[in-house]
Amino acid sequence: MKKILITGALGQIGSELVLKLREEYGKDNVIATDIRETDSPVVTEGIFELLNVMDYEKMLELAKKYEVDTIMHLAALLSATAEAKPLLAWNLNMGGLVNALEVARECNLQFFTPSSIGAFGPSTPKDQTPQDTIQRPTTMYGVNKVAGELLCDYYYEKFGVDTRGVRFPGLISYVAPPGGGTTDYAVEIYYEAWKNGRYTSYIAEGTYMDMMYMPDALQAIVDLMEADPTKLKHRNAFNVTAMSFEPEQIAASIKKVIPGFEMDYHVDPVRQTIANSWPNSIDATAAKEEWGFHATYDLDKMTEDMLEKLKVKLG
Ligand code: AKB
Repeated sequence: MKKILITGALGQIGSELVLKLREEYGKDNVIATDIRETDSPVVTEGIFELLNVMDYEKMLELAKKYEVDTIMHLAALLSATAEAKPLLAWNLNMGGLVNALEVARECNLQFFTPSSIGAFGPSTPKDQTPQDTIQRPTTMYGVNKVAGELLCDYYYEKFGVDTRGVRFPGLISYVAPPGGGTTDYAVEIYYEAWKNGRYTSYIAEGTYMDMMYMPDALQAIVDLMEADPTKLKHRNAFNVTAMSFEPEQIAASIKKVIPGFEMDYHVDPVRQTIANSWPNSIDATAAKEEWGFHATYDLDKMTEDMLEKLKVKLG
């Protein structure tokens, strides 16, 4: 991985991944792309190109122009938006993925795309969900993620494309908001705690979901892409995890830093139904054994860092 084209670079993961990769591999070796332009450092402090992932020709042209050896395909609609606009989600999530895979095949590129805990469903074992298990999701996002995992396996088996991926849990960060996900409450709560000292959770008490702090997620991507391919048995769908909590527990963690913080509930039935269909916790043994995955942030360590960083960001 020396020269990398990234789609969806202004999204929650891309906004930080681009900066990390520019640091690791050099500014001229990371080509960030997105469908829109902003004043983010992703756009202003390195190579940036406008790209709609539905435009295969433009994606191919950019891969050739910059002579990249890796593509990281991040552009996708998250679970709640996909549930509101299922046909758009199918077209964008699957169409964008197949375009990126085709570019990887045509130009012989290493390939990364994230799957998600959304690839599991209500019939999946809920606790310590195994790496290889039942995957019958009941959401459009989940259908896209399972199909995506299989498609990436297919491109590896059939065409020899070096495809790799992880099943991310909810990702928490202070840089860019996620937008349209079910786990977004665990980001919003920190912003509201800092700004207003209170938060109304749309996820019900007692609902456990897996989560990870962004620095661990970014490191996982780099480590997986750098891993020895001969060691990888589960190329495209490694379970990874750092913590699992319910809303009361994240609120209790915030109270240790902001003692007056208060939380109440106004449950959103759509996102609650999605959350109910996802695991409580995940088993990441395969990722640990096959490429040395490890997470460094637990809930309290993440809370301290989030609130510290938001203090600087929000003033
Ligand atoms: C979402 O909530 O949709 C995402 C995910 C877990 O994939 N954060």
